[in-house]
Amino acid sequence: MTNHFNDIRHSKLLFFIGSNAAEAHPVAMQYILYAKEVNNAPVIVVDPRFTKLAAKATDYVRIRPGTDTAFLMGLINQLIQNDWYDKEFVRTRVAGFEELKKEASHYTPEVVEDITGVPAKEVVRIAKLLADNRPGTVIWCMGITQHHIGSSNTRACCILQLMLGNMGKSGGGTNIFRGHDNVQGATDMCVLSHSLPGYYGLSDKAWKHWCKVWGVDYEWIKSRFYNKKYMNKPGFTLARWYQGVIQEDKITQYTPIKAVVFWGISSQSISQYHKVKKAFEQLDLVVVIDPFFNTTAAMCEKDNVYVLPSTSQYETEGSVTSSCRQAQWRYKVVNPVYDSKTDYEIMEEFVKRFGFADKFYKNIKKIPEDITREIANGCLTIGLCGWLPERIKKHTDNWHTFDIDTLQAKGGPCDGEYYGLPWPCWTEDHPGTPILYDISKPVAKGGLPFRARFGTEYTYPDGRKENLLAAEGVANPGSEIMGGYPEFPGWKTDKNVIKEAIKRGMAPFGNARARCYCWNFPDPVPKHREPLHSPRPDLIKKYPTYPDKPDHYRVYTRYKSEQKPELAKEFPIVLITGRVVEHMGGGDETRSNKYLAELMPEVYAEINPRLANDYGLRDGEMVWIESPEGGRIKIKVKVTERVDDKTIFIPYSFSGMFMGRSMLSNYPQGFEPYAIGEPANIVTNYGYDIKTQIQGTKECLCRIKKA
Ligand SMILES: Nc1nc2c(c(=O)[nH]1)N[C@H]1C(S)=C(S)[C@@H](COP(=O)(O)OP(=O)(O)OC[C@H]3O[C@@H](n4cnc5c(=O)[nH]c(N)nc54)[C@H](O)[C@@H]3O)O[C@H]1N2
Ligand SMILES: Nc1nc2c(c(=O)[nH]1)N[C@H]1C(S)=C(S)[C@@H](COP(=O)(O)OP(=O)(O)OC[C@H]3O[C@@H](n4cnc5c(=O)[nH]c(N)nc54)[C@H](O)[C@@H]3O)O[C@H]1N2
Ligand SMILES: [Mo]
Repeated sequence: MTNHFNDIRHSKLLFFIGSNAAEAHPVAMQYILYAKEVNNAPVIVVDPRFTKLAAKATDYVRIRPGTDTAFLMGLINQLIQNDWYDKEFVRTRVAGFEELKKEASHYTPEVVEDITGVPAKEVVRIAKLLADNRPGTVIWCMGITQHHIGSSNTRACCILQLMLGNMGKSGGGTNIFRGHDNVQGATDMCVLSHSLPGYYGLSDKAWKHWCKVWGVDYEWIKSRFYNKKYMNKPGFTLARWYQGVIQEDKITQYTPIKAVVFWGISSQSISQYHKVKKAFEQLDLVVVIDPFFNTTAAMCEKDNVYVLPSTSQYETEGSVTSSCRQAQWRYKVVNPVYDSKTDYEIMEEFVKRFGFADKFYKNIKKIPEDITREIANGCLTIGLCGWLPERIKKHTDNWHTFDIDTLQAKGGPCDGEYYGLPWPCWTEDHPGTPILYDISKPVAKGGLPFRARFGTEYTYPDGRKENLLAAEGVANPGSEIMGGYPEFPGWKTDKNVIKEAIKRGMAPFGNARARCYCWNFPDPVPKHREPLHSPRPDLIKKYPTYPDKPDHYRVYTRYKSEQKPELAKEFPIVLITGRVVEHMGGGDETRSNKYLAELMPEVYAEINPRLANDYGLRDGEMVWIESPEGGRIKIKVKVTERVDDKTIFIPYSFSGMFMGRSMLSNYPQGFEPYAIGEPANIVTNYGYDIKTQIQGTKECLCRIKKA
C-alpha cells in the first residue's frame, strides 16, 4: 500500500477492482464506509461477481474475468482523449507518456465493451467519475493478480493513478489490501525463491551484502551450493514446486526435489491440487510445522511425513508488519500449550543440528529482539534501518497517542512520529513515511519522491530519448537539488550514504519519474491478452498469449501451446474462486473452530438461475465440476444471481475430501476438522503470471455434470 487504511478517510472516490474487502478485509470497511458517508465519495466496484462489497457500492461494474487490463486501458484512453488527465503531474513526474497514449488509443469504449462485457457508455461514465472526484484511491487484490497477465493488470492500475495525478497524495495512492497476518513482513524478508531479504535479488553483490550483515564468509556460502550458477538462479515458486517432483513439465535443475518442508502453509491453496497429491506420493520426506494437523499431513498417505507442532501467534512475540508497511510489536498472550514450540525455537533447533549455529546465528543472542535488530541492520533498500525493537515497542505501547487521520503522534513519547514507523524509516530518528512518493514534505519528515531505479535517460525503440529524472523545480522541500537527481552511489549497502542524503534533504534512491513504459517487461505498456483458457476463441486470435517460457523459475511454462481455441467447446463455463469471511486461506484453522465451522459448514458452487435451469440443477443438489487437467470435485449447488450465466464461483477454503473420497480417516483421532469439503483447487487450471508465476485461479474453464 502506498498510503494507509486510515488515509482512506480522506478519499473523494474509492475504486475497487478485484477486491472483496467486505469479506476479506472487514475491519478496513470502517474507513471505506466513512469515506462513502462523510465525503460522499463514489464507491466503484469492478468484479465479475456481485459481492458483499458490491452491495455497498454506488457503482457496480460487472466485468468478464481476466479482462481488467482492457478495462483499465479503456479508462486511461478516455482520460487522455478527453483531456481529463493531470497534465502537470504527467509533465513533471511521469515517463513514457507518448508510448502509453499510442497503446491506449486502441482501447476505444467499443473495443473495451467487446472484450470485457462492460457497456461502452459505462467506460466513459466511470472515467468521468474518476476525473471529477480527486484524489481517489485505487484498491485491488487477488482478482487483479491471479492471472497470466496479472503483472500487466497491476501496472495498469498504477498508470491509471499516475494519469489522475493521484500518487503521493493523501486520499489517493495504489492500495493493495494484503493477505495473511504479517504477510507484508514475510514479503519484506523475501520468503521467496528469487531474492534475498529486503528485495536484494540474487546477484553476487546481494550475497556479499548479506554475508557482511551475517558475518559469514562469502566463499563458505558459495561452497554450500552444488554449482555457483544456482546461487544466482531463482528457485521453484510456491505455485509450482511440485513440478520439481513429478516433472510433468521439464525442469532446469540437476536433480528432482526429494524433500519438502511446509512451514505455515496449507497445500490445498495450490492450483491443480490433484497433481500436488501425486507429488506427496513421490517425495522421500515431508515435514509439516504447524499448530494444526493440517491438510498436507492428512494428504501424505505414504509413510513419509513428520509433523512438528508449532505455537500460534498468540503464544509468542516479535515485530510484525501490517499491510500498510507499519511495524508493531506483538506481545505474547498465553504460554505455549501442550508440546508445541515457537517457530523461533524450531528454527534454532534446525540451525544447531545442521551445524550453522556458529555461522548465520551468531548475532542472535536474545530472541526475538536480535532478529529485529538484524533486519534493521540489513534491509537498507526499503529503509528499515530505523526499526529498532525499542522504538517499535514504544509505538505499540503508546498507540493511543497517534492521530487517527494522519497516524502522527501528538505529543507524548513518540511526538511527531508516524504510527508503526511506516517504511522507509531511513534512520534511527526518522519518523517513518506514511504516504509513499509525497513530495509535499521534506524527506526527513516522511516525504519521498519516485525512485530513480532505471538510469537517467532512455531511448525508445523509435529513437525518441527521454530524461527519466523528475522535471526542474520538482523535489521535496529542503532538497539541495530542486529537480530530478540520480540515486546516491552505495546507498543500498552503506547506512552513512543514507544519512548523508537525508542531511542534504534528498532521498537516497534519487528523484525520478514513474514509468508507463517498462522495457524490462514482456509488454512494456500493459496490453490485453486473452485468458489462457478463454471462453472467446475469436478473441484468442486478436489477443493471443505470450510464447512459452522454457525456464520460468526452473520449470518449462506453457503459454501459447496451452491456449487452445477449441477448449471452450468442451469446457464452456468460466470458473472463479475466492474468499468467504468465515474461513481463512485453505481453512485448516477456521474449519477446526467449532463456531466458524458452524457458520460456514460446507463448500458450494454459486450458479446463476439460468445456467442451473439449463443443466436441470436445483438449489442444494450435488454437481460434478471437472477441469481440463483431469481434476473433478463433487459439491453442492447454490443458485444465485451473484454470478452471471457464464460463470461459477467456488470458495477455496475447504479440504478433507478428495475427488469424491473422504480423507477423515487420515487424521489422528480427535484432530479432525469440524467442517470438510472438496478443495476448489482440484479444478483450478494450469496458468501462471509471466513475471511472478502467481497461479491463475481467477481465469479458469470447467464443465459441470449433475451428480
Ligand atoms: N475472511 C478471510 N479474509 C481474508 C482471507 C481469507 O481467506 N478469509 N485471505 C487473506 C488473503 S491471503 C488475501 S490475499 C486477501 C484476498 O482478498 P481478495 O482478493 O479481496 O479476495 P478474493 O475473494 O480472493 O478475490 C476478490 C474478488 O476478485 C474477484 N475476481 C475474480 N476474478 C476477477 C477478475 O478477473 N477481475 C476482477 N476485477 N475481479 C475478479 C472475485 O469475484 C472476488 O470477489 O484476503 C485476506 N483476507
Ligand atoms: N483457488 C484459489 N487458490 C488460492 C487463492 C485463491 O484466491 N483461489 N489465493 C492464494 C493466496 S492469495 C494465498 S495467500 C494462499 C493461502 O494459502 P496458504 O498459504 O496455504 O495459507 P493458509 O491456508 O492460511 O494456511 C496457513 C497454515 O499456517 C498455519 N499457521 C497459522 N499460524 C501459524 C504459526 O504461527 N506458525 C506456523 N508454523 N504455522 C501457522 C495454519 O494452521 C495453516 O495450516 O492461497 C492461494 N491459493
Ligand atoms: Mo494471499
